[in-house]
Amino acid sequence: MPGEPRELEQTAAATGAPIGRRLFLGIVGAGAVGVVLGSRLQAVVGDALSSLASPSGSGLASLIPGANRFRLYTVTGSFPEITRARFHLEVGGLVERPLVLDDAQLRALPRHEIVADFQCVTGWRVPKVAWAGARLSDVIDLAGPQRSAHALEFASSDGVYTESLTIDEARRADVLVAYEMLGAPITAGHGGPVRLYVAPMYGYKSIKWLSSIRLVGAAAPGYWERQGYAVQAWVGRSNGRHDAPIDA
Ligand SMILES: Nc1nc2c(c(=O)[nH]1)N[C@H]1C(S)=C(S)[C@@H](COP(=O)(O)O)O[C@H]1N2
Ligand SMILES: [Mo]
Repeated sequence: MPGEPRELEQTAAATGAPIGRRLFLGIVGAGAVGVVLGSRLQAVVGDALSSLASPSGSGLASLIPGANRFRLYTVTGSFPEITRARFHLEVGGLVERPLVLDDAQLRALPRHEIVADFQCVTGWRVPKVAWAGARLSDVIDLAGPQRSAHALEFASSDGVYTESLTIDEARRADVLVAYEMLGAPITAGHGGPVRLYVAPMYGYKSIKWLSSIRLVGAAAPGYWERQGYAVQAWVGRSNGRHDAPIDA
């Protein structure tokens, strides 16, 4: 991925905290695993091929180095492999009815589709990505938030990555508990079977391999937020670099 280290050499404008090196090591580490271990490389290549087959238009671009394509990010250096049969999503914390949703129960909720650009805070953007899933708001309603619940904390099956939203953000119509992306089931590399999709915010809000949602009074900052990125990650209105050249 030529250009990747350079685009990751940045500091968080809000705090001035240097986050570049940590981010750099995380992503280069993940890439190196792909080179060293055949299976990991296959996982990455497999994902590139599956986007090629997608009708979204971004598939072909994924073959052109540096074109508008997704980078597959993982802070742990691997992709959890979770089948739809084994998937479950816990919803707990300050709720009336703590619950565990399986794949069928999630898909039984009204399906919503969104087509929107996906923008990483480091500068790359994929235009017009098709997403489908349940509204996070509908999942919240199933569990019934208590009055004292003002925010949500999300955890990933990777055991490390976390994110958060206020309850008002979480209730937006353009925030999905997504099971399709690029016109197909979400691949393991992209966080399947289920990831969050927060359309109006930078990609780091869209936690992959979503495993649990906790309603809380006030949310702890997420993984990248502890490194200096904005907790409210509105594209173009936070410390992200929406004006950075795509693929810098
Ligand atoms: N669990 C987990 N979720 C994650 C990340 C990650 O490393 N681990 N990276 C985030 C960032 S910074 C971005 S831009 C998007 C990238 O999504 P993609 O890997 O499908 O391209 O996932 C977000 N969600
Ligand atoms: Mo990102």
